[in-house]
Amino acid sequence: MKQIVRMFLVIFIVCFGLIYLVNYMNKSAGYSGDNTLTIYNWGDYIDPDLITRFESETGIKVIYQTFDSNEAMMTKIKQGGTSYDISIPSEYAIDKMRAEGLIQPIDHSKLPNLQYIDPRFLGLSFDPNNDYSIPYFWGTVGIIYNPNLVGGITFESWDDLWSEELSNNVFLLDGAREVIGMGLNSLGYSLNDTNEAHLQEALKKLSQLTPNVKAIVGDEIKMLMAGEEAAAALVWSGDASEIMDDNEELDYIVPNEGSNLWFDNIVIPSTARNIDGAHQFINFMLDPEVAALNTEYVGYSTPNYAALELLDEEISGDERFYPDEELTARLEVYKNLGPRMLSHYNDLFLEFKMHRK
Ligand code: SPD
Repeated sequence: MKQIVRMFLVIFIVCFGLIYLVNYMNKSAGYSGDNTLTIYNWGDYIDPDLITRFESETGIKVIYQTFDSNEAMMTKIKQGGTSYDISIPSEYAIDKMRAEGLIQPIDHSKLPNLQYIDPRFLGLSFDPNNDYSIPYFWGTVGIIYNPNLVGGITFESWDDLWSEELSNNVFLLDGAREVIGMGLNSLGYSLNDTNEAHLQEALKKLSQLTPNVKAIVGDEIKMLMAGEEAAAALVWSGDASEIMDDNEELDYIVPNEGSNLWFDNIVIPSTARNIDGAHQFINFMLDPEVAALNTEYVGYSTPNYAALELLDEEISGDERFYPDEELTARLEVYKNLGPRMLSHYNDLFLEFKMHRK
């Protein structure tokens, strides 16, 4: 009898251990049952109330993680440790991820709210039929500055950031394409340039900016600029809009030489487990009321024309963040330059960062 009890005890402990192990493995892979949705998004890039609302409307539990660059996001998705159901890369990264089989086709028949996207943001070269990606936010790269702290500089050109008056008074956003792109643009080259001599020239020019660079920062750039910790910064337009909400003294410009026009779109990674939930989430975010709330919260420019109509004219009519045709003509979209050149851009950026130390 004792032996039977002991045998049952051993079986019980083994079964319990196995259940615990499977649960643990599922959790660390971002999966804890059919009713979860694992989202991988940029930091500060969604109104958290909308996640709660999505959960209560659908009964789907959201697991939410953030990244701070396309490069970090792609590396993590490629490693495959976590099964993400949703991510939000930028255009050149979408092209790269599609080429590498990291994202899967999206079923438009499950997205009735796709009708609210302005056709200008559909069918772009990085995903001509939007088979793999659905517009989320878009914007430009430019300079935010505090007129009270810049010693009379009226910002028009990238070169203004190199002014002696700005010694140790400039923040840069932590992005390889943005910083190298600024170096290239300031010399009159394309921000998709792959000519090695031009890239080295850009790196040299950037090294001359070093005395002015106070720090290279992530999302905290918003708090720092609103708190007047520097006179000027290289930023994404949506961050500028948020900073200017907090501190009305500041202004944002896109330099005359040109800059970047970018698009962040929602994708479904190939490793997704909750494909139906992913479509429900995309359709939810496309709802005009939801997209308007998200735009108000995040501060970035929405591609959803029906959401735009719900927003205050102060937001939708602001040409700094919804640029007219004349400005748009001076902007360039990042291309997927191929794995070797993209990693060369990253190396150049690292070299620039090292030079600062
Ligand atoms: N804090 C949210 C940042 C999102 C910025 N995406 C812009 C990418 C441009 N390549």
